[in-house]
Amino acid sequence: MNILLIDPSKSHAEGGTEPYGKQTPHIGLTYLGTYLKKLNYNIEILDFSIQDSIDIIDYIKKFKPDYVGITAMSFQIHDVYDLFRKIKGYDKNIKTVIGGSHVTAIPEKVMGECGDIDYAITGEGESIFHKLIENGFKERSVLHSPVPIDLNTLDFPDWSLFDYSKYAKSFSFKFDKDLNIYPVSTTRGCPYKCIFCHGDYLGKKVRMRSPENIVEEIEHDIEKYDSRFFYIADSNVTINMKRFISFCKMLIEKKLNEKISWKAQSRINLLDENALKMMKEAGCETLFMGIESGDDETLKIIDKQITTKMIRKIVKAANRIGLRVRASFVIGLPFETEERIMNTINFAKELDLDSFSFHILDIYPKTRIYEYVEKNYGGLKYANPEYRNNWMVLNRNKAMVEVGNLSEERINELYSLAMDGSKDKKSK
Ligand code: B12
Ligand code: SF4
Repeated sequence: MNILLIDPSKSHAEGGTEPYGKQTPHIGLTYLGTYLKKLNYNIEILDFSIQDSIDIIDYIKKFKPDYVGITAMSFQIHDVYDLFRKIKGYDKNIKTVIGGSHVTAIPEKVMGECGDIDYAITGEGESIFHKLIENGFKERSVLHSPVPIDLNTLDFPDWSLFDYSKYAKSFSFKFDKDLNIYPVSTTRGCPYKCIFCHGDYLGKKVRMRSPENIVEEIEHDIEKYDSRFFYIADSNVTINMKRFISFCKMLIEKKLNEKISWKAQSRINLLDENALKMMKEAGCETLFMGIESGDDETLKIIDKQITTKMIRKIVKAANRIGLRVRASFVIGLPFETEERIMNTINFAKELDLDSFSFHILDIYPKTRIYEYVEKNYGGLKYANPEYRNNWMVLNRNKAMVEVGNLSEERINELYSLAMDGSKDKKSK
């Protein structure tokens, strides 16, 4: 049986608005492809970001898939509906399946909006997609895996499903050159509830891989793909400190820290000086953190559970230890005034960060901020009534909501001011 998986992210290259090309394949689709390939299905993965121009029908005529599964973040959903429409228009017997964060947030709405989708899979997809293919379901339906997957039982991502040479390289400061970067996903789920995020779409309970299993994957990638540069694609790599420290120790004991370099992200409240030291010693070169605001009141309002004092302490320690720090900030948050936004801009520029980026608040489905805008809480309102539930206006770094007396234009101006000087100060 032939199964085609598609990452549609052509118009929004990785990193949202960043000008560089896409650096890594989609980790979730890679897991799906790896899982099904192991079960002897014939898998191809089409990543629109790295194809020059591709006609989906020509592709389908050649590959003849029985199933087409497409992943979608919210801002891609209309491109994805178009793809399903074309596919069903060509051959209505091809079974169509959607998965990923957007459909997990609002499955019924998605099924209602696009009659060309046969099945919506919410949450993690490996076992339920397999069940669908094996048993079939007669009716169009929304499917959810009844049991969370034990991450230690999954095979390592099979990067041979991709032509990795087509992905953009990332500059490694340790090796002083551009290298392909390989994602490693070590957890699923997030217990936090930052108001703008739907970070728990794979569950609130964090499931973790063992340090042994992660290190084995890194060794496997070195051996099989000659990988040297890794990106730990978890929202919070230090969510369990004991596990994290033993992962670092294992890299050091096996001298993998000399062979590889890696980047990771975590939260200020899940870091301390010892973790930063271990991270550095274990080969991490860059730590990414969503700091979001430099205003203590705003940090409280967005439920970030951190303060500017905690941020300063961690950034200072990371600098002392020699870890590069990148941070991102958001403007247009509830109750924000020009003064609070300026506090954030000045704070970002004062902190000794290696680079930072700003984002204008976007309203994703199934987030607390979505409900806040509905109730005009914190002075939030859609800048244009047409922006409500309009996923096409996401991820453009243009204001979609106004706050208090800050107009759409003023927020966009403050964003330009904030981004000034945000580029990597120590990069080549
Ligand atoms: C790592 C990560 C990234 C990495 C991606 C790494 C990679 N190579 O894939 C990077 C840094 C590139 C990234 C960028 C962005 N991200 Co991001 N990211 C995450 C994060 C932290 C973890 C996702 C992850 O790796 N999960 C593990 C894998 C295994 O899960 P998965 O990919 O979802 O796939 C599983 C299921 O969803 C399902 N599935 C997925 N697709 C399909 C398809 C089919 C057919 C089926 C059956 C199943 C299925 O099965 C998979 C295997 O179980 C989540 C938040 C979180 N805590 O989970 C946000 C999150 C996914 N990101 C989000 C956003 C908004 C972005 C950005 C727009 C941010 C920005 N402003 O730039 C960009 C957009 C990038 C782009 N154009 O694609 C949102 C999406 C919200 C939404 N409703 O769309 C999330 C949920 C966070 C949030 N803010 O709410 N991100
Ligand atoms: S921003 Fe990060 S920590 Fe906060 S809810 Fe989202 S994924 Fe979790």
